[in-house]
Amino acid sequence: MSDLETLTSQLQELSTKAVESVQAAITPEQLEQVRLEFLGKKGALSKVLGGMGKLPGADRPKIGAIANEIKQTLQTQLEQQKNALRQAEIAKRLESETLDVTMPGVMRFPQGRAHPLHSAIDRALDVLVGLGYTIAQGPEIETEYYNFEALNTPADHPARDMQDTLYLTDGKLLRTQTSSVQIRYMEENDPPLRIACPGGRVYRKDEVDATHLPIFHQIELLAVEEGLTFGDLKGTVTTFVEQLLGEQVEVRFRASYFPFTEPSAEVDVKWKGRWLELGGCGMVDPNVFKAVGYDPEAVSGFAFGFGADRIALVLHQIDDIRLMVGSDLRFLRQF
Ligand code: FA5
Repeated sequence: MSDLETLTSQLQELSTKAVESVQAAITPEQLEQVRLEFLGKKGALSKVLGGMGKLPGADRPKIGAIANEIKQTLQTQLEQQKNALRQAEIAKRLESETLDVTMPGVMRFPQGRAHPLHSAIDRALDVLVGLGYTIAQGPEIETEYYNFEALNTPADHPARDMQDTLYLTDGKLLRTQTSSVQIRYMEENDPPLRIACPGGRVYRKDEVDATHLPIFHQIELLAVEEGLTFGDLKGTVTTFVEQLLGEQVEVRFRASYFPFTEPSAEVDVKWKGRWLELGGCGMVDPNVFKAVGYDPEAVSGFAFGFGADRIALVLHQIDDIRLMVGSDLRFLRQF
């Protein structure tokens, strides 16, 4: 075999081995090893080419050309294998780090739920909104004017004794009823109107028992337009109670007294065999209309204010209002 043939076959053998080694490499480090082994300064290719000195001058370019081709092919294959390894690595990472956002969450904390008072208020408001009432709000810290005077209850009025009031400084007080919202809303808006003040806190120096708390919640209704009658009031209150508590619940109206309504009534529902007072209602007193600048000859109106906590008692069949503020989880988890 001539030197040219020997070198050529050595180069071909080297080429075959190199291609196999590239394909067997499965990490970037192994690929670098292969590169050094075949193409490095002291690598296999250099060694083979070291034998070129023995060749006659005319054969050297032939071997040079074969060596170049092998070098280029090997470099291309190294590059391709490097890219393939990189892609495989990315695909592997994507797979292992994939987050399936549609999987159900891990319940580390128990789910919350609505307090029975708030679910009762929500249900009451659903009914009222269905009857055409819009929501109005007012502050819990009130002035004597909005809580009493504008509601036809001046300082020397005996009715002030009906609600034991918690006074603050500067003539302010903690509102004893949501009726104050009536005045605030009418001052700012013209009739016709139908508003509901939802579940606002009210405060009284009341003795605590199974149906009384010192801080409780009222929902207030007010409707004003031309020609409203006590019949409209009775129909509205009855419909509201039936829709909220069910048609089987008995409702009764008892003649009563409030300084801001005339005539006035108390609304009771039959519950656990006895009558439970839900709220007070009546036709808006002309003096209240005068206080807000309405003409009592042109419009009439009715109002209804009831205890939201008491509604919750009936809705959820709870027999002691104190449970509502006890924060006893064994009680609350039942709803
Ligand atoms: C009033 O507060 C009037 N503002 C209601 C009203 C509005 C009359 C509009 C006319 C027109 P009364 O003091 O009766 O009324 O209270 C209304 C309701 O609040 C009671 O029927 C009861 O359901 C609830 N309530 C009163 N005091 C307490 C209390 N200490 N704890 C829990 N609920 C109470």
